[in-house]
Amino acid sequence: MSLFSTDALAERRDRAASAIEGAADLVLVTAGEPLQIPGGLDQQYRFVPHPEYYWLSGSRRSGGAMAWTPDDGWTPFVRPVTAEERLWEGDPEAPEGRDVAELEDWLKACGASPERTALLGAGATGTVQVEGTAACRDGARQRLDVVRRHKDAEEIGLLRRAARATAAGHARAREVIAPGVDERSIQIELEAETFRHGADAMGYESIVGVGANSAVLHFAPGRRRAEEGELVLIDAGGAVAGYTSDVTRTYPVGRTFTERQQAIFDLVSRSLRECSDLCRPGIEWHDVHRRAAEILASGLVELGILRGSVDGLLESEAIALFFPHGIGHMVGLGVRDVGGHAPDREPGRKCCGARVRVDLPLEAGFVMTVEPGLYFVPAILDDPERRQRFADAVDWTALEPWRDVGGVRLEDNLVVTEAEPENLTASIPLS
Ligand SMILES: [Mn+2]
Repeated sequence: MSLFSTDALAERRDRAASAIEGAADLVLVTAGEPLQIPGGLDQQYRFVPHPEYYWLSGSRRSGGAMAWTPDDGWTPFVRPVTAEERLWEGDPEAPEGRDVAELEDWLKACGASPERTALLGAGATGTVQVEGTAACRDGARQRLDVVRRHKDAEEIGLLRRAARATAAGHARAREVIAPGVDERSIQIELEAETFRHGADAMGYESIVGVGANSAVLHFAPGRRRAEEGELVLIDAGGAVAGYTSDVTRTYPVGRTFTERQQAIFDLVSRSLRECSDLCRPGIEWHDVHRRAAEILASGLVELGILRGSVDGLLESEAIALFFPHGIGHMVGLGVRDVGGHAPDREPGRKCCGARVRVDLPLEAGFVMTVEPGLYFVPAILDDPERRQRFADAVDWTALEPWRDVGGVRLEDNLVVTEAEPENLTASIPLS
């Protein structure tokens, strides 16, 4: 049984069909096949369907395909449940549709030329053998992306459930953080509570970094113990049916921040607040990044760490020494959802020295992470090339005592609406 209503799926398929109309004579969106673990005998990695297939079919079963032609619209093909599966897995979820074994004949009868065939999803896998061109695929995918960026009410519903589970997990993490507790224990408590409150998976590998580890952007929790006066950075989110939260908080070990930690935290939380409020239809995502960079740069100037004009520090990319990543990305079906750039733009345009994953104006229905951060990363700050390039922009002596702060990142998930942005993760306290 799909979690999505028949109406919601029908509406998605209609929207997708109108978007791809004209781009191809045949669009085939495949789920993909499970991957064998090398040397794992009959073990497989947990199967995750291609998001394009899941979004259209509502099914997370492998081996299926959604086929579209201008005349017939969408035809679902599914891998039938076998007796073997029933023996090992009970009664697996299988959507309605034609047996995927019939697909080959169906494709022959359809007779679309490779130039007019777009192979989306996982591509040609398993029993799906069909030729298409990259140009046709890219054209159709771009149009489907435009549609998939808008989350429907049922998708937002799943994101709300994921956010509730995530809020419980973070609350539990906050409770157990104390001198002597190690990163792994914090992760275990956070994840257990997230599962207890309705998540069926974590949306990505949880990040828990204590002390200096808080300055490692994607730190895998280990046995490092928290000490009084340090920070703990937690970036973790629960998922429901593939829809995930992506939330970061930075907590003090002990009751309060040190003065320096507080100063950095205040800058990051101010950026979070202002940038979240900017998430309205029409604003360029790069401008949201730029606003965060401005707030952070001007704050670092006030603290005596950076020198010069804010515009100059953004222009020279000096701010990326401390804010080296983008302000956020699309989130929803997976921790990195659709994203991309407007069709008339070069891919990978940087902003203030950071790679920003989205290069588009926002529209109602988008769900964005907003995740400003400030870090004192040894690999960046001790790099001789950068120290020379930014000899004047940074007061390298004044910087020294700040390095113990490590890193602070705060991240919420915002739904863009015609009115105020809706913060799905507002119930998770910032500190
Ligand atoms: Mn994120």
